[in-house]
Amino acid sequence: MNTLRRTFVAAALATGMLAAPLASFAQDIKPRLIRFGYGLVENSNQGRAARFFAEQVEKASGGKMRVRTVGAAALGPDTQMQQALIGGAQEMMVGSTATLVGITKEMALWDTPFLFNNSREADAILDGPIGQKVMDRLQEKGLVGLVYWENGFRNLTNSKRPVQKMEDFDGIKLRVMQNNVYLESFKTLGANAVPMPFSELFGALETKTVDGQENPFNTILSSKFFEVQKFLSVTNHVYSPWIVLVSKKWWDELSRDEQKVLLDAARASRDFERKDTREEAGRALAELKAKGMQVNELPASEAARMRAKLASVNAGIAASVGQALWDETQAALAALRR
Ligand code: TK8
Repeated sequence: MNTLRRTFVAAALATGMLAAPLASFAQDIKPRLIRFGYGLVENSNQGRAARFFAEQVEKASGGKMRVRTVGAAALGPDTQMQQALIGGAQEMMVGSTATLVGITKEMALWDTPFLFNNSREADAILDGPIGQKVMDRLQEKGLVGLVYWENGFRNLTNSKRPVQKMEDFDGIKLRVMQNNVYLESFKTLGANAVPMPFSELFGALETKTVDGQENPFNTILSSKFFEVQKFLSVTNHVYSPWIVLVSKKWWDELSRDEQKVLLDAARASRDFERKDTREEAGRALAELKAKGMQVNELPASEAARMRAKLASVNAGIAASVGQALWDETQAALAALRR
């Protein structure tokens, strides 16, 4: 409280003003505190973008809205934070769309193997009407989606052997994100797929509870998986985004101006995050090699074989997200590719 306000409060008390108006005045001057949770460490593309978002919000609101970023799943893994947002115990988070599938089944669309060929296609679909439609389905579940951030194309690491062909998955215990598309996809390839929250992953790799995992180069680097994983196979098997979420319960209490501050800052953070992530991905692979990871590219024939095999999960995804949404997405992608 600044001196002027303190004087006012003191004067109000001295002149015996009623407690009620005093309380509402105090509420007006207290900045809104926004707890913004995320899963990766602070020194990661996710952490940098969270900080950028916080700065934008503080600047645009003139300090009336404050964002406290909390990384490394210190507020809990994705699924726990989602529940905290729904209940109104936490205001914001960023996390994988993959962990939202249990809440909003349409999110499984983004887990479709090889859905996007490149980031241009991902941006166009995610930022377009289809991305918005999927995001809007969250509202009836108590969540407001603001923007998608890039997590990136995912690649495979493990401690057993280079994966050069499908048969190399045999006997590999692979941690997957917690949803059925991932489970089915990697079972289909022959791996022993184990769903597990990201926050438990490093420990599980270290103790060999699991042999491998899959994530973009950026995360393999920032989460130091190179310390516990020898082999990196470049598969680019799926582009699964992150999504910035707000508690709907809390969002509905905000003024239009406050909502606009958050949405504008989220859009700015999206542009910042994608640029930063793409720049980092370019150097992360070289860094992982320098840290001693043995990297292999899949021969084109094997990549095609895996792709064909994984297409068998598509029917299941179409059925769970709805055939109409599936067809609309395929048509939009075909138009982008013309
Ligand atoms: C971070 C996760 C992570 C994701 C995963 O909380 O779980 O593998 O790729 O980025 O959301």
